[in-house]
Amino acid sequence: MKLYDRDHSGNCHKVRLLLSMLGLEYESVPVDLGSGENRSPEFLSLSLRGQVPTLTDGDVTVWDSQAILVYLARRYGGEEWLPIEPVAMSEVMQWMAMSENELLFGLARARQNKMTNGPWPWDLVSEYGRSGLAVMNEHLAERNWLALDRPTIAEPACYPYVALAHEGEISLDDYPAVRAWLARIEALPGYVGMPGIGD
Ligand SMILES: N[C@@H](CCC(=O)N[C@@H](CS)C(=O)NCC(=O)O)C(=O)O
Repeated sequence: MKLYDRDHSGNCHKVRLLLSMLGLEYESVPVDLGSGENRSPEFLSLSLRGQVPTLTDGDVTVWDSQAILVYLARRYGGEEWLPIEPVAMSEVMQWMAMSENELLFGLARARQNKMTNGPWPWDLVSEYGRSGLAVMNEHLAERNWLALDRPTIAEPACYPYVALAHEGEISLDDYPAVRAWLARIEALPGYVGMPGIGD
């Protein structure tokens, strides 16, 4: 397997986390977004959007972190990480939706704003990110994991941009249940860190 990758990308880290937790070997292929390598015809033939993460596994190519998590979970993780029973699956998918909305358009954009003077108004995106953290905190006050009674792909999907919130100058002090959940993920077998988390 090859993961077209960028070490500072939380989206790529979602995939690195699950690959590692599943004990899967892969080659990380760095893509230089700064020089526009992701817009080359060669890369666009793999990823229609010209984005990392993108995964190849033999003849299969998958782009988008969520799609890759679904692919890996179902191909290599059996029922454990993404069950297909309708109620259980929808429970996982609602947290996948959180990761692509409040966490990506809120927390990740606040981080991009602070790290690169990015285009998003910090007040607006940080407030959106905090609304997601508040929901997670209330939910996790009563349970250990986002969905079901065990780690699922909702964990690697939601973990990186929450653990990187401080880089967007968003404090987790008001969200103790979220901090405890981060620590539980960091104690899972196969957990790996990334630049900005635990360094
Ligand atoms: N929703 C996508 C977002 C992917 C994404 O935004 N990737 C960024 C790096 S974190 C990228 O490749 N940006 C380059 C571009 O959009 O041109 C996912 O989850 O995979």
